[in-house]
Amino acid sequence: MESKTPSIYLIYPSCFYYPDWMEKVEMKTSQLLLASFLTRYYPVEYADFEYAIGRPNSVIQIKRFERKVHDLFADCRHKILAISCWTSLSYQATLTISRIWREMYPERLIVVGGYHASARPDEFLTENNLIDYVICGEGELALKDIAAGFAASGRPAGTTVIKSPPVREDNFVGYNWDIVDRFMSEYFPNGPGNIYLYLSRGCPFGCSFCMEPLKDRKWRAYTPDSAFQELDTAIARFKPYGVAFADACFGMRPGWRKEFLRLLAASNPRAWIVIETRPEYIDDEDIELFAQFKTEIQFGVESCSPDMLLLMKKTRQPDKFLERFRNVSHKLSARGVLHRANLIFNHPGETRKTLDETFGFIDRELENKSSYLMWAAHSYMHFPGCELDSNKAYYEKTFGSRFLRPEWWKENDDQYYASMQFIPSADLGEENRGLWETMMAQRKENLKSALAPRAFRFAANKYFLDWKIDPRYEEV
Ligand code: B12
Ligand code: SF4
Repeated sequence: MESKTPSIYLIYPSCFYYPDWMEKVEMKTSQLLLASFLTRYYPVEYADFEYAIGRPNSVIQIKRFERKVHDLFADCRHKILAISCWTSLSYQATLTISRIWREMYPERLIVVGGYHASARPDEFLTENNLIDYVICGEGELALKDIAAGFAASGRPAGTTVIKSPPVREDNFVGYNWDIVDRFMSEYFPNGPGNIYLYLSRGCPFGCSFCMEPLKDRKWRAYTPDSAFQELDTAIARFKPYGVAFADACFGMRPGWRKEFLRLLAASNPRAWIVIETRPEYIDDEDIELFAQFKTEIQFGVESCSPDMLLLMKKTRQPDKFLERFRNVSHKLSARGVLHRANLIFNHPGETRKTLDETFGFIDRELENKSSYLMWAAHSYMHFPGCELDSNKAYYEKTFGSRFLRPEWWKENDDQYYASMQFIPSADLGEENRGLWETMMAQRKENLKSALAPRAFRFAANKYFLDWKIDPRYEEV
């Protein structure tokens, strides 16, 4: 049966050629937030095809995926298919699903949005106008207007790319958990491992490898009180093991942060709370509050080489940034607060000298015993939409960087692996690009021995499962 108002079918399309061993994101918060807004105006159904169908990574599996999409679309009452091409990993799945919908429902609408759509809107322009609208940026307001327009005048003549205005604080809506209630009870009957929550939007920084600057950079947040209510409701309703704040820039305003953290500490949440933030945004009072509940603080440190931090546009004052991180980390350790430094190695411009600088900094920190600092390192993954992507020629010319699979999201090959096929500099060519991993492995023993027993056990349980056979695991 077809509904009279243009109801919206919002889909997370899954990813093709993404390895099985990569964990699925349990519940996709951006899509839920978008649906929570739209549901105030139109009927909205949300489906996650990664769970409902799976993640195909061969031609045969893709055929099966197509058949299942076809089945799920049969007798569909919705007039608007809204696909979230949130990361580039979903590019192929987005096109495949659009083709199926178009064949089945030539008169109905297809709208695509998300980070990949914002980064490369042109990649959704096909000869036969498969997709009706490509939305760049935050989707709420544009999608609401499109739905109103469709009710009045049907499909547009050609594909239209729209830059959607950002949602202002006074237009923020809360999470409508009813939208995912069935999904959660079907896939996580005993509660999810993790729920990610956005309490704010926007980030004033402009890191070279990050797409966030493409969206509105103005920091906007729920009030501290409603942010806390959102958290409290999610914990009470789904009983997750952990809640992570996935904001681009958590707690940027000190007044907001303190008010929110005070409420959080006073509530003594039953779930672990994971907060990713910058060292500049943590002060002594925050540290005292963190010490009152089960939490892990994550810092996007990215590199400990001042030159790399400048190149990454992480900060204009790299020495100050690193010193601040060191200071905050020592204070967190003194209060027994677990924290993690995230590092990106092999960013364009990385050389043996910059690796030495980073490991020099790490080595100094590893001399501290009873530390609560864990190091998490990853190779640079090239995703479109960031400064690095638009300035590839600069990095190639200046450092001899080589982007070996510049459009890997269009390839039928392991996309996780392909996104890392990259030469950072002439100095770290083919033979040396694995050097950072060797340097990290050489420090394995020190990475362990620097940690306090509780931090060791936590790290072994969450990040380094092979540490569990170490006798220190039982020391707590
Ligand atoms: C939180 C986050 C995560 C969380 C996700 C939590 C969750 N449950 O959803 C975690 C940690 C799990 C994660 C994982 C990954 N992430 Co991530 N993540 C982010 C982050 C920080 C979100 C920023 C934010 O504040 N969003 C707030 C919400 C409100 O905005 P939004 O997400 O943009 O959603 C809006 C629009 O996109 C749009 N929209 C979305 N869908 C649709 C659909 C339609 C139809 C329309 C019209 C609009 C629309 O409207 C939404 C509401 O306004 C971003 C950016 C960053 N600073 O790093 C990266 C980011 C999105 N991640 C990225 C990547 C690469 C990944 C990983 C691949 C990393 C990895 N190595 O594995 C995985 C992929 C996971 C997967 N399979 O999808 C990239 C994507 C780049 C790209 N071009 O694809 C980003 C942009 C970081 C970067 N490198 O720049 N991530
Ligand atoms: S990496 Fe973090 S701090 Fe840098 S621009 Fe992206 S969201 Fe902002």
